[in-house]
Amino acid sequence: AQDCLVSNITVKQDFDRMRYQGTWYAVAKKDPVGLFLLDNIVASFKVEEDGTMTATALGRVIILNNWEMCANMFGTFEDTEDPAKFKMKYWGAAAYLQTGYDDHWIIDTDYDNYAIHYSCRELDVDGTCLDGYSFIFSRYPDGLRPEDQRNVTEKKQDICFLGKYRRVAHTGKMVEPHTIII
Ligand code: AZE
Repeated sequence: AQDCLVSNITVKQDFDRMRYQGTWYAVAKKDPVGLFLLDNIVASFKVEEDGTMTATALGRVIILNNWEMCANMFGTFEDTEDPAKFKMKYWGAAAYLQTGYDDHWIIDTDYDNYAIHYSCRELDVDGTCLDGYSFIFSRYPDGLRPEDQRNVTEKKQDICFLGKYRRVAHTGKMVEPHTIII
């Protein structure tokens, strides 16, 4: 959206949740205010038998007293009238992790290589996003294919987050998605 109004942001047309299933590696992220996933962020999406989308996410976090850990998170998605716009209820395997209820929009994806996620947590009075976060996902931990980079940059601009992303490192020291650490 040229004007940065959240209501003018366009999302993936005819989003297909079946094709979106499986593992996605976060290769870049725009942080929200407050605590957030740091690196080694891997999300895994699934469509349940009743058609609802669910996800797990792993990532390194540092919680209050400098305690570093692997956050094991779960999310369930509520449908809206737009197939690419969801409300995500999320929580951690451990009680001291974060819980929340966020927008979860799929701005663009080709299902096989890249995906651009967007979540605005707080609207400003002028309709722009005051506090939000976004992930650039790749099917490969090493990053995006060169041929997808131009489109991804364009989409970062469309959601008015261009220049606000940080690369997400994958050091390979973390465990596979779906492993539940208690
Ligand atoms: C997301 C997509 C897959 C499911 C989930 C996601 C978001 C997770 C968080 C987790 C924050 C944890 C913190 C812990 C201290 C978008 C990657 C659940 C926002 C801050």
